Parts: sequence; structure tokens; C-alpha cells
Amino acid sequence: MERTFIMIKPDGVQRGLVGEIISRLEKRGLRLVGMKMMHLSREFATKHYAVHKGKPFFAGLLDYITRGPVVAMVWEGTNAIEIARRTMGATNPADAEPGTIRADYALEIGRNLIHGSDGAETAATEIALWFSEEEILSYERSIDPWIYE
Ligand code: D4T
Repeated sequence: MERTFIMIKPDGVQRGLVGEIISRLEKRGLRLVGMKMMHLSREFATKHYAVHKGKPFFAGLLDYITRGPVVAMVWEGTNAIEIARRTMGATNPADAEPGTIRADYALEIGRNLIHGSDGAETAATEIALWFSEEEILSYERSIDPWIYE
């Protein structure tokens, strides 16, 4: 079982897409094991986006991500990181495959609705930054044998 960090960005919350986005990940078969809402400080957002510090889009990215509440989640499942990213679609919605969240609901890279960890190391770092161990639950669903071999 792999875990990934997923965040519904402020545009997703403002546009009433929280339910739709969660529903798509749930229906895919991933299991939600942690969730909370946060309104990010610039300091926290800078920690999350540390790799992008100094890039031309960084200031705009911080303005956007701190503009309203976000929904932070941990999802778990077989290949959860890759599966979640494929369900989200490419970073730039213009390049995202039809049927993905970003292709179906977004137009611009700076308003792309959702974040998902891009690898195992990033997932571990992001989960540790956003969640304490007690906030992540361990449980089984009765439908799991119909999703996992
Ligand atoms: P996030 O991190 O938000 O899930 O996006 P990705 O993992 O898919 O993409 P990323 O780290 O390369 O970019 C982080 C974040 O910055 C915005 N962005 C990115 C932007 O506004 N302009 C740009 O040119 C780039 C490259 C979008 C996502």
C-alpha cells in the first residue's frame, strides 16, 4: 500500500468541486486515510512549495494558494501516487487528457485545482509536513477485497 498527499487548492473549494474531486478519487478505489481544511499562511505555503522558491511564478503561486482554505488529504492504495496523478491530469490543464480532473474542470496552470505528490520521497515529506501521525488512520473497508487482489 502506497500513500500520497493530495490537496484541493483554493479554486477547488471556491468553485464547489470538493465533493466531485473526492468522489473521483474514491471511485477509483483509493482509500481516504486523513483529511482536514486549512487556510495556509505564506510561511507554511513557502515550506510546501520550497522547491519552487525563486522561480518566476513563485509569488503568484503563493498569492493563489493562500487566498482561501484548502482541503488537505492523505490517500492510500496500490500505486496511489501515480494513480492519483493520472486521475488529476497534467499540471497544465491545457495538456491534461480528457476525463482527468484538470482537463474536465480547469483551464490554466495557475488555477489547476489540485495538488498531488509527484514521487515516493515527496509524498513522505509532504505527508509529514501536513499531518501528524495521529491524524492518519488505519482501517479496512468491506469492499476492499473487490478492489485489491
Ligand atoms: P502541484 O505541485 O500544484 O501539484 O503541481 P504539479 O506537481 O503538477 O506541478 P509543479 O510542482 O511543477 O508546479 C507547482 C505549481 O506551480 C504552478 N505553476 C507551475 C505555475 O503557476 N506556473 C508554472 O509555470 C509552473 C511550472 C502550478 C503548480
